[in-house]
Amino acid sequence: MPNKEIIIHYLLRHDWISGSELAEKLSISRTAVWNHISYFRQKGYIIDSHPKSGYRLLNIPDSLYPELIRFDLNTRIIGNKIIHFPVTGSTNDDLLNLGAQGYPEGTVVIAEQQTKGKGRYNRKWESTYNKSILFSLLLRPDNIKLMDCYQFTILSSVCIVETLFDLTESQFSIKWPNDIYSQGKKIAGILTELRGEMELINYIVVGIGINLNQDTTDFPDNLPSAGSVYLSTGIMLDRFQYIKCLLKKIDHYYFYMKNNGFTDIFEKWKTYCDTNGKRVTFSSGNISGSGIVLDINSDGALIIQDDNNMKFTIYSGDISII
Ligand code: BT5
Repeated sequence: MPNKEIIIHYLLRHDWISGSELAEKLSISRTAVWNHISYFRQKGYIIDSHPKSGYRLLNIPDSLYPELIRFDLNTRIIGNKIIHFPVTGSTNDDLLNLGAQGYPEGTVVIAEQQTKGKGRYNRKWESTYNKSILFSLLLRPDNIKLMDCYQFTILSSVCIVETLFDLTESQFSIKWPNDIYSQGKKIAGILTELRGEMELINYIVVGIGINLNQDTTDFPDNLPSAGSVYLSTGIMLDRFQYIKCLLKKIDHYYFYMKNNGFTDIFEKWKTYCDTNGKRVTFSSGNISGSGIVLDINSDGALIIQDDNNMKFTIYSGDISII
């Protein structure tokens, strides 16, 4: 762990801590400690200092800084390396590049805002500074087949819904294939991208955008379908608490899947997914129509019976519940 991170973790754990104690613990000079403290003050940390008592952390900035997220995170892989940008184009694009440079599995890129946030099929993902959770996660699973990569979207949506329930006691539902909804509004979306050759997957980037604390005025006028956790529950979640819970949950289910397979996670997903039995309009490539969702098969594909009694199996695309 870098010295800077160790210092902030000491300050988070203690009330006052003397400069000499910190210097001794890290085997650095008191001047070096002071330099680290100045660095944190510049980042927005409010740190009190006293000639006799040393340093005391009074307040942390409202930015999802890696050293704060990693405090007591205790995951096995997810978040072992965290990179934070106040503003970036797209955390998925950043991590796709870092993946090509050999960054390790579990690396997370977080932003407070994106200027080119991506949805599926080149759509946009909108964000307001400091209001949401925007991050991407690098996975390098062994021997994964192209057709099984959807499993990471499913795993992530289960984790989002469960952590939201844990912290708000409200139920959120999943709309096939990658949307989290509450009261008819889209609260979160997931974009899973991969890099590899032919059937050989090199790495996977799972991008997650969650609207936590936006008010109605934080969304563009052309996005009436968007909602936030705050708007649907009245609860302003602590973004640190939420992202830490989510990373822990993803870590847990990722190892669960490695050891026990995908079936249990898929069964959970089905209980949260409210698409089964619903009447929908659908589009997938050049197929579109309306009908009833009969089932979701073990590949995560929708089985739809359309209004002309034709059955379709839809692996990717969009539906609207009508
Ligand atoms: C998604 O695509 O829902 C995937 C969104 C993934 C975003 C994350 S943020 C971190 C990471 N970095 C990225 O660049 N992306 C990922 P899709 O199912 O195609 O839905 C996109 C549609 O959702 C848009 O066309 C809008 O209609 C709507 N939308 C855009 N921004 C929204 C928002 N903040 N909240 C709710 N709906 C939104």
